[in-house]
Amino acid sequence: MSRKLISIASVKDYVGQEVTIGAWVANKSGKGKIAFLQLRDGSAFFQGVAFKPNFIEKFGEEDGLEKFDLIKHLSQETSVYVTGIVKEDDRSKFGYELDITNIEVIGQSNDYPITPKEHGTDFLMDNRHLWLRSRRQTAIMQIRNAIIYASYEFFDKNGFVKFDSPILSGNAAENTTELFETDYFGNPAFLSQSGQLYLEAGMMALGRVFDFGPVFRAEKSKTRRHLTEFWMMDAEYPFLSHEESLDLQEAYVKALIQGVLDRAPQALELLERDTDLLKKYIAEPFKRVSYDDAISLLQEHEADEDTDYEHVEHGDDFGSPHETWISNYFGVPTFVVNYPASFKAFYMKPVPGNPERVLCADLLAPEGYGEIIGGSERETDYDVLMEKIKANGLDPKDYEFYLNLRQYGSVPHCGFGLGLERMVTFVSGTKHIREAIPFPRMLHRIKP
Ligand code: AMO
Repeated sequence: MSRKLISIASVKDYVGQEVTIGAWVANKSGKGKIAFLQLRDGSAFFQGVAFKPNFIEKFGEEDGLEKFDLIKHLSQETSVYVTGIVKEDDRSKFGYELDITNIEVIGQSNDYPITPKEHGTDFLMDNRHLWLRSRRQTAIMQIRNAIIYASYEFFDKNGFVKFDSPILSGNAAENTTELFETDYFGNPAFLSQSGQLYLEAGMMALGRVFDFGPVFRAEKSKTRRHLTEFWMMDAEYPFLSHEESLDLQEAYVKALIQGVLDRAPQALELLERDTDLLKKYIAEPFKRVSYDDAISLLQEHEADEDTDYEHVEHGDDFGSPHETWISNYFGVPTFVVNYPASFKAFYMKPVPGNPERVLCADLLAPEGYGEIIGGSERETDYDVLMEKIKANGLDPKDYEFYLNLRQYGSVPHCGFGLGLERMVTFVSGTKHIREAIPFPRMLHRIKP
């Protein structure tokens, strides 16, 4: 039988008409002559209502009762073709419901393990393949999708070319301690930590370039901000100064937030995200503070009653309590610039006149979401870069192509990488990064 299917998200275009939707039964309720089905099809959730007398009138006493009975006994996650008339419904947040006129079961579902009661996180993580169907998880995935689309749109509008970096690599992009090593026909190869070094080659060919792909960090951190596999949006561009690079990053993050407000308003509503705050982050300029000023501020405020971070000295790295405090102090996304060279990557250019500090910036999201972007101006001088590679205990042989780029028309250039899942947690208001990616890989989690 051929049937014209519509999605739940598009029912607003069919008010008063009879439509058919392919969906899953998320939940059901009702009693006596009436049955309510919570239907979901990925695009949205909404309610279908079946009224017994209507079924008897349409199908006759026997068939009508049988159909109605079938609806009343549908179990959670049964897949169905449901036909009905679309009605406006002011009482529900969604605004529409379906007056069910017919139903056909596609696939049975018995004893679905995730019921409307509370389940523990471990149980939900073991059932991630099913947990993804819940309202909250679909909303987060819709926000993730909106960020990805907004990102492509921003880069396209701003003259960037997508340039795909390899996933298997012969060298470390960020550091040598967090590498996943694999055997490449008898030689070691590593899963990419960042596409940056290859992107710099792309930049010398195509100008503004970006990539977007999975990256891997063998980080033994068990925090709510760390994954071992995450998706990074990385961009590289010639001829911009460090300051101009921050302007670009700020415009990018604002475009991503706006993209979610435009494309996934219902998901934000379901997650009860404070959209006034998101709008404020778009309307107000991001803050910029130097690493040294940030340390001084932290020292000044460490005795305050409401602070709970450890004392830090100039030269120390921040922990997440410090990052949280700084971004909360300013109340908007905050760039911390010019960190000590000692704990930043080898490719960053020193601050003119101050070789102890480098021209880099981490963008810290407010409300405790932490760092969402790391970026820097890159070293362009062959000899200086060679020295930095050696000083970092790296083998120049592994960086031949990268050094070689500095021998043929080296130009000032900057770039940054945004962690997609960090951005998803921030925009969606999700506290733990495990919910920001379909199948999270973490220290103790590789399945499902
Ligand atoms: P960095 O190492 O700062 O920079 O990473 C960039 C961004 O990636 C995210 N991120 C993570 N997200 C989840 N889990 C992790 N374990 C994790 N580690 C990092 C953060 C971070 O801001 N090559 C540079 C980028 C560049 O300069 O182009 C780099 O990789 O959001």
